[in-house]
Amino acid sequence: MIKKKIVFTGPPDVGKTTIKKVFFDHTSPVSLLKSPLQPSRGINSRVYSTFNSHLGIFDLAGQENKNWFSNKSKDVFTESNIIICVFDIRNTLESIIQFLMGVYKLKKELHLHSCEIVAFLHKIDLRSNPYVNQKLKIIQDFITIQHPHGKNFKIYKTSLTINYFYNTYYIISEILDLIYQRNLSSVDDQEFQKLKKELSIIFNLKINLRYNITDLVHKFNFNSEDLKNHIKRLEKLGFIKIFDKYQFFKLTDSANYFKVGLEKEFTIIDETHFNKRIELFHIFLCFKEKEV
Ligand SMILES: Nc1nc2c(ncn2[C@@H]2O[C@H](COP(=O)(O)OP(=O)(O)OP(=O)(O)O)[C@@H](O)[C@H]2O)c(=O)[nH]1
Ligand SMILES: [Mg+2]
Repeated sequence: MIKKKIVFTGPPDVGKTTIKKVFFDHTSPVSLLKSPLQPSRGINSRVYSTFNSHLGIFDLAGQENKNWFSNKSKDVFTESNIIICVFDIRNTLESIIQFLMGVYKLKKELHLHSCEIVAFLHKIDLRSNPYVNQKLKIIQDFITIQHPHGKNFKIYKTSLTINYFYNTYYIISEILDLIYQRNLSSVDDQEFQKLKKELSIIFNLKINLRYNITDLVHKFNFNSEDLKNHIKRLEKLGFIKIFDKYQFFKLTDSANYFKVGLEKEFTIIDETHFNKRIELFHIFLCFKEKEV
């Protein structure tokens, strides 16, 4: 069985647990932004399985960073495929760079040769675009140019708020695609057509309305078995919540946030790129939480 491992690390209160819960456990971004989680303690880990692999996702409590980077506990990073360092856009440049240098040092000490280090400059909704871009460029240049092992370093702009949600979702799927060496995102035409239909379902429905599945059979011209399968897949993506044994459903907040970005993107990129991006979301259909 192939094993993959992602570690989320970073200063306290930057959004690590929220990101993990929204994209991997389908918790509503609206509720997590409104009622924040308690600071994490220790390591929160979950294992997801795909058809031939296990993916472990580790979320480290920021308040215990001294511990994670000490000789006693740094083994938590062993065998990582990717270390995602999350920063709040309001963290100082010095603290961000210092943190990243610490992660590179650890990568060397633990001989994590094939582990990639990426950073999320998170909560970009809290600062202006020029501010964000300038900060990003300084960090990117510092690590890629000045750090002897930093040439593959990538830093992304992320946020869970409505205008950035879709793009952040896309960034996560791209990272997963990378660690699976593009094996999960290559989809055949049949699967692609399914994904397109599912997106069209989301496109054509409204948030906050309760839909009856039987009515939709007429609206979309699907047969009821097909429709049920599409609805199940959308539920798996966290885009639909089902009630009363598949009689009724509603779009989730995630679907609504996703839709806003997708609609915007559709107007600015060409169809080939758009299709490529749709394929990436297939990755999330490959995971299921492992029974333990
Ligand atoms: N404005 C804004 N706030 C966010 C965003 N993402 C998360 N937050 C908020 O950031 C705060 C911290 O989130 P957590 O996920 O608990 O942070 P953490 O990094 O896991 O913190 P520790 O567990 O202490 O290490 C919460 O109040 C979230 O609602 C975002 O994209 N924008
Ligand atoms: Mg946390």
